Amino acid sequence: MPQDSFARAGAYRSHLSRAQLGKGWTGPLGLVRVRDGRVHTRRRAAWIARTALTRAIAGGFARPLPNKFGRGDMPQDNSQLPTPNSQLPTPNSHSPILPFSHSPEFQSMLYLTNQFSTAVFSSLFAVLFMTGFAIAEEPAAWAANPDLVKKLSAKRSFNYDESKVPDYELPDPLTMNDGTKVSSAGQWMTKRRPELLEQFRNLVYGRRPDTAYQVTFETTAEIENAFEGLATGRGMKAIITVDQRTYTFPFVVFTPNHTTGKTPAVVAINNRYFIPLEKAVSESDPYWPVKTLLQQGYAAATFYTSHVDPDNKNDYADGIRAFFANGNPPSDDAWRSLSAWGWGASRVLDYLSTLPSIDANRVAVVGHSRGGKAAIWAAAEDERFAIAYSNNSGCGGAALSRRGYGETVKQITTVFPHWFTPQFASYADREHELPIDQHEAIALVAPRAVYVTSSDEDLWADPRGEYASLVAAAPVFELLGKTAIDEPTMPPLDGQRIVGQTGYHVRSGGHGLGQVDWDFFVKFMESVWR
Ligand code: GTR
Repeated sequence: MPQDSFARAGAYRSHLSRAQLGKGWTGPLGLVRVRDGRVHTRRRAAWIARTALTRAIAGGFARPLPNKFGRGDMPQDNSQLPTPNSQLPTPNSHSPILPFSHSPEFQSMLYLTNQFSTAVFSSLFAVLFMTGFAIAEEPAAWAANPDLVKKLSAKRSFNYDESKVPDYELPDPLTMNDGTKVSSAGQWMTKRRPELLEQFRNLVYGRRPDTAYQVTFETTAEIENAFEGLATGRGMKAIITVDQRTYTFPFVVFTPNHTTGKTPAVVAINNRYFIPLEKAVSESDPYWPVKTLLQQGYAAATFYTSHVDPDNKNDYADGIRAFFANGNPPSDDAWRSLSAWGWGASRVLDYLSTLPSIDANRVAVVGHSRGGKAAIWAAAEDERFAIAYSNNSGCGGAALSRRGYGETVKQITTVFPHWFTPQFASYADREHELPIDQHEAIALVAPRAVYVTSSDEDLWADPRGEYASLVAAAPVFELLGKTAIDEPTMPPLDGQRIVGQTGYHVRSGGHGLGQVDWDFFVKFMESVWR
């Protein structure tokens, strides 16, 4: 009796789920029992399922076949083949002349043609299926949009063309300056890491002062039941005292009201503007989505970079660097603004550490762009930060200087001389001679966690160079007994990659920090701290 093709497809699915998808009974020698009770090798069962499914799709749904085939069995010999013509009217035995279309020859031809087309369609569908699965499983790795490359290249005399990136060899973070290989975690922590840290101070960000100081905190405003009682918000003032002199800068902190246990926190270095307490409550801000963070169980704090050290090459005198130097100009190796902003984040962490409700072992430092450069360095200098999140940070941040893609050392040190030491500027057009590169700044955060992001249209920040830098730091995480992204191929656009202590995404759109980035970052924090 012909079997309904949908019922037959069900039988195939049963084979699929039990045999191919491996959910069925599996016995010794890899044997599986499928729904009809037969026992096959797993391979044969999967073959049956695949063949049956493609047949069902290719033609079976439209054309009922005899019962034997309906169960998805394979014919063992010709006697099991369906009778050709079984659904056509029986030829009239009284009629001596049959029309050709009713002749057994024609019917055999028809049957064979049917079988042939089923086989062809089956194979075609199988190929399409496989390709479809392959595409679904492995979307294309991110690559710069060629139209954008063309457009930017025409507009500015910087390199946006991947084929023009010079050949380069990265310095090995696990080789000491005297050539000794670093082979143990102890050697990294006590010898190589301090050596590298010193090099970055000398060559890139400058050395922080060793002048003794006190830091105290003053609450300037408070909202006890912010966001319908979700949190308490405080306007704060950090007061830095050296001798009798003081320097102050404001920051804002929200701590959740109803939590059991200690709360992890996020310190955002805001290089765009200051978000005062009232404004943080009344307006949502993509650079600091405080309400969402609180809802997700994080305390949140922020300060404005220019309040710590003005982001202006002509305004050294008003910042914390001049304060510590007592008005004297900075020496060549003295800290520059990026380091000063990272230092500001550490003072906010000092305050968070005084709060019993905060888990000081789970505090992330977050920054976008120039703030993202500062965030990496903040975590390199201050090992209390458990995670550094560097968003679209580019040159002098996550991106490798040697690639010379987008913003260059020459460009950044010319336009923003107050961010870096003059030594860094001296490597303009000779980045390949730098004894360090930015992957080693990331490595300085290991074994703690680092999250790096890029934006599809932000070629100025060199997404590929940001990703490559993160990957090149992986050996250090691994030496320290952690895992990290070591896959050289970039993830697809808008796909997140997390491996152990490092994470990355490249988002659609341009330079910026938005809810999408924060959502990905929260996933990363959950993954690191789960
Ligand atoms: C750009 C600068 C970048 C990046 C950015 C930002 O002008 O060239 O390095 O820091 O500013 O901070 O938004």
